[in-house]
Amino acid sequence: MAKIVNSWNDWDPLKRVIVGRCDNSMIPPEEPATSEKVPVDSEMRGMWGLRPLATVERGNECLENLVKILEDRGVVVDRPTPLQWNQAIGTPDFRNDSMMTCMPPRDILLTVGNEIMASANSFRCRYFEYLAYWPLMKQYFDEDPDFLWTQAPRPRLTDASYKHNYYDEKITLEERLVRTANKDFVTTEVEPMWDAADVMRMGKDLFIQHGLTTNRTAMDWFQRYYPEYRVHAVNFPGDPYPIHIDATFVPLRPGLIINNPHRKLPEEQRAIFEANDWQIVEAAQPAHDEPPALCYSSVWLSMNCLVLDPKTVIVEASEVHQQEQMDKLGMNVIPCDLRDAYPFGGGLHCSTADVYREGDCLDYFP
Ligand code: DAV
Repeated sequence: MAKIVNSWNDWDPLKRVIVGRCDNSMIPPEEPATSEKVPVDSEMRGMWGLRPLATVERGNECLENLVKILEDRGVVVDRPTPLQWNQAIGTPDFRNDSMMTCMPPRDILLTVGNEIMASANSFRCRYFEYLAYWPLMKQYFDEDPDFLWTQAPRPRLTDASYKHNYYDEKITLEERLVRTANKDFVTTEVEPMWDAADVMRMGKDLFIQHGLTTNRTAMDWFQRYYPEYRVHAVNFPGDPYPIHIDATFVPLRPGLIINNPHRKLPEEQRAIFEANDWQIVEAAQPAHDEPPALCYSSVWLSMNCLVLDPKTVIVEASEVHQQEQMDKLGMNVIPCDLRDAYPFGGGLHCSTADVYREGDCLDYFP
């Protein structure tokens, strides 16, 4: 039997990866956690239903571009099994009129060494998304005797999990930034809630973004679950919609991180990197002024790249400034046309979840 699952960071040589699928994707109905993420002036406010078929087909085409690049380089690519996401769901604690999608996998699956853990997302519409990955998890379980198949404690997501009327319609950008600076987010602390894309893995250290999708109780839970690792809470005061670390603070190789210039890591949190001679470089400007239509994410998906090894990175094809910067930083850049997959939840890093990277668990911050 083979070793199938192993990944300790985002830069060691990638050998096997999951790439999402756009099939049956929904714009989910508004609910306590999601309304806070949709900007008031967004065309998506108050809208929900199946995403237009032509956009689904085009999104899938983009993901196929990525699959081809990966397979041509010998990376094994696995795909989830989409459900009919338009089904209404219910638990003893809540009902929701639909689910969302199985894009992007990075939000749902966290790989730490030989373990893949399904997350504890705060969006009710994402409560059953893990099911799309269960066939793959069973396959890894059958084929790899060391694979740990884990589900994080499931949040109840009752009304007590959210602050209600937290942002009224008239909140200004400045007021949002004050909330971010005060680490005052829409979720409460009644239970651990987290998206896997808020967790940056660096061997013995896990850097976890505290924001709209991950709370403090989750950090506490992580530290107890992984007592042999160091868990660091990080936050980025310049971000009015703090969600997921991978368009904000992105490692390219040991010693080098790009940081969104609008979402700088605060001075006191930089200390651990500086003390260990890591360089934090401001990311290049995005090539676009606006995200594509019906997209939740910001233009900063420009920096949401997929590192294939410490010298090679896949960057979105239209993000010329980011490509140029990566090139100057000594990376070989592979462009991939993926922008029309952004509306389904993210860029190159988001659209994937690690299964196997060569390498071991190292201590980068001794
Ligand atoms: O900048 O909107 C997107 C992150 C998606 N995983 C942003 C964050």
